[in-house]
Amino acid sequence: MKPERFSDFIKNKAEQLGFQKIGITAAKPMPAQKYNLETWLKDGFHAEMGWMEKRSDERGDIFSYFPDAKTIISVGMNYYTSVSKEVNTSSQNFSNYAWGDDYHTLLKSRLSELLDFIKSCKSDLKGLVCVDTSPIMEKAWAQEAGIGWQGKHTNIISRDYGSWLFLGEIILDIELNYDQPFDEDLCGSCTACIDVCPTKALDEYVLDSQKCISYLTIEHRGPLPGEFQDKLHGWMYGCDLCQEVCPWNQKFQKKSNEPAFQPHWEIIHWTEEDWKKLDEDGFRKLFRNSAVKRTKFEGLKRNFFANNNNR
Ligand code: B12
Ligand code: SF4
Ligand code: SF4
Repeated sequence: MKPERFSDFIKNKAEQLGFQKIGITAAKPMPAQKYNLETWLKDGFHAEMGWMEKRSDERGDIFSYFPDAKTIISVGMNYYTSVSKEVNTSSQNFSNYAWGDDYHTLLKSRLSELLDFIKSCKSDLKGLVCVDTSPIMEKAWAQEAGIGWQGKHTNIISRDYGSWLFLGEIILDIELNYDQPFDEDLCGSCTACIDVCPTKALDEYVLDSQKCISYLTIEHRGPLPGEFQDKLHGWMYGCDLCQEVCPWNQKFQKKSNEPAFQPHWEIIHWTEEDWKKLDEDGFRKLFRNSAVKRTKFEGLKRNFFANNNNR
């Protein structure tokens, strides 16, 4: 099959599998992004995410990770499940990405199905599915594949869904037909995300994880550092402030119909008392299929108490 026809086939199948955005790009060295990653790490902006440092050679160079890589298929799935303030009465804020089931499981299974489909057309190829945890720069590849641009809050923004997109990839050892990279920066003179960030974690296009509530509530282990001990600004898991104020989201966000992403009742309704009463067994049951389990029971309780005067 000709590469153009094969690429169209793959895109059609990806759409059927529920991906709203699909782009295809050639695997290549990305020296500017590699340099930015190394500078970010040197500045300590990864905080205590040692895993970012450990596999930085692979993250900065796709061929270190997958030597035979020729093509990256990049996909985006809309996860915005807007719920009005009247409906969302929870005393604690969870970021929208964690309201439903764990996106890693869903995206990985859909991408595996896509890879199986690709292999059914060409059985001797090698392919690898990536979602979040693989040591590759997903946002940089999404931009190369034409999905959107990296905004000043550092997330990928698409013209038609804003930034509420999960990203995933399939790396292949065959060539396909390639899309144009998204070369424009549509942030213009806007600085809404930088201005709203309560901890001043953002400089233009650069995020310091040490100050980011998302990092502190999800990734940080042990007691919160000094000033954040009672200052998580109401966020119990993740933070959406810089995305909520983005004019591209306000104008183009669309409600996702994906059943797995719809909010769990407890996350949008529980009171302070309910959260206070949650024990380890309850945590395990409530977040069995959720990304929230990443912060572990101790982490969630720590975040709750930081938001409630450590009482
Ligand atoms: C580490 C990580 C985090 C860290 C650090 C975030 C960060 N910005 O790096 C923490 C824990 C804070 C985090 C938080 C969140 N994350 Co996160 N995270 C990742 C992960 C695993 C790696 C990102 C990475 O490579 N960082 C390294 C730095 C160097 O990369 P960068 O910030 O993109 O840096 C670029 C720019 O700074 C730029 N740059 C540097 N200097 C300059 C100067 C100029 C002038 C310009 C133009 C550019 C520029 O170049 C760099 C390289 O391209 C990815 C998954 C993956 N494998 O890629 C998910 C990922 C980025 N996260 C994701 C999400 C959803 C989130 C949250 C929204 C979750 C939440 N609601 O709490 C927040 C968003 C916070 C924010 N404002 O970014 C999604 C983003 C989807 C999207 N649409 O972009 C990803 C892609 C996961 C996924 N598969 O969907 N995350
Ligand atoms: S996620 Fe929250 S804390 Fe982190 S950069 Fe955005 S607004 Fe700031
Ligand atoms: S809020 Fe403004 S500056 Fe920030 S990402 Fe959105 S458009 Fe860009």
